Amino acid sequence: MRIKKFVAESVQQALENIKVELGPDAIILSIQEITAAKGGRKKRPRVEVTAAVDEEVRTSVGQPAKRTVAYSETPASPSNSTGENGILKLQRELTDLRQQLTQIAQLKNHLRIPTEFLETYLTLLNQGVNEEVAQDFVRRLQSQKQVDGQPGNSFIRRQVLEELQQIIVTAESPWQVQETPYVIAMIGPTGVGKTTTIAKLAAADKVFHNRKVGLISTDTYRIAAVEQLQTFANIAQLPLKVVYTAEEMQFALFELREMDRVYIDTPGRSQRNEEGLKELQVFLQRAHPHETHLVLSLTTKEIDLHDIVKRFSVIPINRILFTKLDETTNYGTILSLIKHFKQPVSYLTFGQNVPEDIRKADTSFIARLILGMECI
Ligand SMILES: Nc1nc2c(ncn2[C@@H]2O[C@H](COP(=O)(O)OP(=O)(O)OP(=O)(O)O)[C@@H](O)[C@H]2O)c(=O)[nH]1
Ligand SMILES: [Mg+2]
Repeated sequence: MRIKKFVAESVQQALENIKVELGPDAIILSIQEITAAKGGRKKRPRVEVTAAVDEEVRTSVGQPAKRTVAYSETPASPSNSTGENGILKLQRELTDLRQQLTQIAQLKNHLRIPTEFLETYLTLLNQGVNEEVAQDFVRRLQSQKQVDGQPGNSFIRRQVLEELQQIIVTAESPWQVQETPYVIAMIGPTGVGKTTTIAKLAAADKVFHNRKVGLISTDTYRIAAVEQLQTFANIAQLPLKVVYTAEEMQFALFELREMDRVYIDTPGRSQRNEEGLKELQVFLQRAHPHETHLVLSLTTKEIDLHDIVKRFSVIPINRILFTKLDETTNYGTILSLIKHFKQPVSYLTFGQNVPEDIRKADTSFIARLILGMECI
């Protein structure tokens, strides 16, 4: 095993140097930005990339194996390696080396990422895409490479965006519908922003698109919940029906039959509350919505989001809507969820302002968000 540090002006440059010197099988142990100031003058930012290569691999592809372990570009001077300080320094270096070897052993198992895709891989991880999804994604890129030959940087960037856009599926509500009212229900865990999102969409429908909009609340468990929607309905001058039992649902829809769109607000449910989910299912069966959006806050842990989608899927959802993007940068979770559950994304929300803080999901924007090329 040979370990070496490479200093360059960009990660890409360092990766190219690593490829030339250590070969394509090199693995990256760490990337650090150096912003050292010398003699009062600020130097240009540079990066230090530590890479390693298995000497056996290099020998097997016909390159000369080196016996030395090049831990650092600057070898310890002989005067430093004697005396108490020298011993301490050596001990520290040995500890470092041991830690790095442990890391290599761990990384070797799963980080077989060719250097040209490493930046993409690290970006995805940094944006919250889980390792499995990021590796799978890089594998897709690699198979593309075999078709097209050795890719350059601009090819990779374009390819990454295109591949991401193929995975990300979005769904819009139809602009015009034959059958009215067009019914849209929001379901999801507690406090994720269902009611606020309905207020945003309903206000935009009325103010910007001149649609006739009605509201139905089934959230009769908390007085405050009905009040919240009632206050909004009063301000926006929209009809609101409160439905206490599943039987009343059809009547409420009948009363709102002149509307273009009807939004159904539902009580927040824990995904582990099976009874609660069943009850929700019964209400929605009566409403038979054209769209059922599962509303998820992106501030929720990814493992919990997977559990939520899985358990809420007893209800026939056909959209996922992500909220609270302003409270996190963990956008990569969107990719993991779409890839796993194959549900289209409808909207992204990013604040409490009604109706401003919402946008239709679009594949290009989400792909760029995941790659850190857009921000909220
Ligand atoms: N930062 C941020 N806050 C949001 C967003 N959407 C909603 N909120 C806030 O989140 C809180 C809960 O929003 P609600 O709309 O009441 O959530 P809910 O899902 O209807 O909640 P329950 O009906 O209790 O299950 C409120 O303070 C909202 O203002 C968003 O996109 N970003
Ligand atoms: Mg609510």
